[in-house]
Amino acid sequence: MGFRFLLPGQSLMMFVLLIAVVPSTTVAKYFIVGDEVGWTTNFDYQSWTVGKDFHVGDKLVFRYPKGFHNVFKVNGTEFQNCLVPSNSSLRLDSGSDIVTLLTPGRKWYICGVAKHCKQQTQKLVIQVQPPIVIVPAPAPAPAPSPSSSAPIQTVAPSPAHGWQRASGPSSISP
Ligand SMILES: [Cu+2]
Repeated sequence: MGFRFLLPGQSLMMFVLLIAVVPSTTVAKYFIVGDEVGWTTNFDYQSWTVGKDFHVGDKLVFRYPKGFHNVFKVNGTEFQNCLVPSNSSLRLDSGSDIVTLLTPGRKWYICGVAKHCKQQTQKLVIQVQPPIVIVPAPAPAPAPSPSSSAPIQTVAPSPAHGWQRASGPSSISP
């Protein structure tokens, strides 16, 4: 009476809720490049970036029919000239490529198929901002509280140093 057993779906929900409740210091966002249009030709990706803030930790998702396009992360010169890197190990081509933004700064991406970059605007440049850090609610100024810390015998600071050596061994003798 009153007891309910968790069905698998419910326990999954509990799990998801638990994850949502765990405090985190950053908030990562997923950006579907081109939104519902995805990663394709003849789309204005520079307009797509307008009004979006990209931060370290966010993820770009390039979606396209596998085999029709790919994604190369390139540098500014390669971007400008649509130069496809010869190292094919740099190519993403799963059709649902997730790129995590790891560092702040300018990031460039092009499609390496045919002339999609050069003639059909399949190129994207974004500016990545430093990560968003959620700062916990500011605590009152940390005044030494007699009740908070471990009981440490206070010893008068040595006048030679002006500071107090921490109790316990600070180094290990051989
Ligand atoms: Cu393409």
